[in-house]
Amino acid sequence: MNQIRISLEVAAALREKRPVVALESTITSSLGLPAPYNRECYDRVEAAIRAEGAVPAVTGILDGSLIAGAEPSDVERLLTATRKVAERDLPIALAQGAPTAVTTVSASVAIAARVGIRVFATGGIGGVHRGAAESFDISSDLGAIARHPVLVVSAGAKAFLDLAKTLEYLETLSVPVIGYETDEFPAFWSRTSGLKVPARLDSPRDIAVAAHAATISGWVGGMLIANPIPFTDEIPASEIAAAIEKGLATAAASGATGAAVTPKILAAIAAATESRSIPANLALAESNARLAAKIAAALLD
Ligand code: PSU
Ligand code: MN
Repeated sequence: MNQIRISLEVAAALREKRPVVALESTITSSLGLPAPYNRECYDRVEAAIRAEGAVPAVTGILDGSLIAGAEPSDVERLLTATRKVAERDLPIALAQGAPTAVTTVSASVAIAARVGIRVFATGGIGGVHRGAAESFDISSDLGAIARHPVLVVSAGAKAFLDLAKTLEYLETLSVPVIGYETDEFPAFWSRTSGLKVPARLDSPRDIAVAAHAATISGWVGGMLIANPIPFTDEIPASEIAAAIEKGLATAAASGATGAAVTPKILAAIAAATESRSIPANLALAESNARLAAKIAAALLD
């Protein structure tokens, strides 16, 4: 039977109105990070959320069910799953009784909303791809953030995307975009992009106030909280630029289309930086998880 499975721990936290942070599972699969870094990412993100007194709720599909929160025996299966599922793929994967699948930001935000989790953390969201004027490749993450009442904490969007067009598209969708302690939209590995964020807030409390104000205003979707990578972990934009160009060229030459594009680019950039992009990726994911946990707590105050 197709269903939604909420882990015991997450169900208890929701019932008792304790803070919960939803997570995606694509980033911690081989489609997001090579082993063993995918597990390190998972462990560090979970630990950061718990250290703030919140409960992590990884999302995915197991045995034909949506899951929110993994039982200990589920974790390995999610780390090794190879089917990437976006929001529009959820009904099909359930109908097929998919044994395992990992969820992208769009699918994870949909699941979070479904079970009443209000805050979600990831590394970087998908966005408008470079060359989108020709390819029309715009991640469904953006539409999902607009439609589901979930606060999404990310280090901006991956710098291989067209960040200016990503911000334009978020404006078109009416998604509030908030820079956390920054005036600039962060570029994942780098703190700066040269692009201004529409608004800046400097505390989890202020973000909780803004979320409440969004509800008062009648906004039924989510908000994007852009949290720059910590200073000490940053790779300057100038250093990563060449690796991005190389990664994009490798991905284009591979002929990948659709959902296969982003994993191909991620792997090619990791290769082009001789894996130097990876520690930065882990650090920003952990930092986003910590901020998300603080926001989840502030929402309940
Ligand atoms: N950015 C990362 N790692 C990832 C992704 C994005 O640094 O693994 C994944 C996320 O799951 C995101 C998805 O939701 O890629 C976007 O894929 P697409 O571009 O196909 O929409
Ligand atoms: Mn796409």
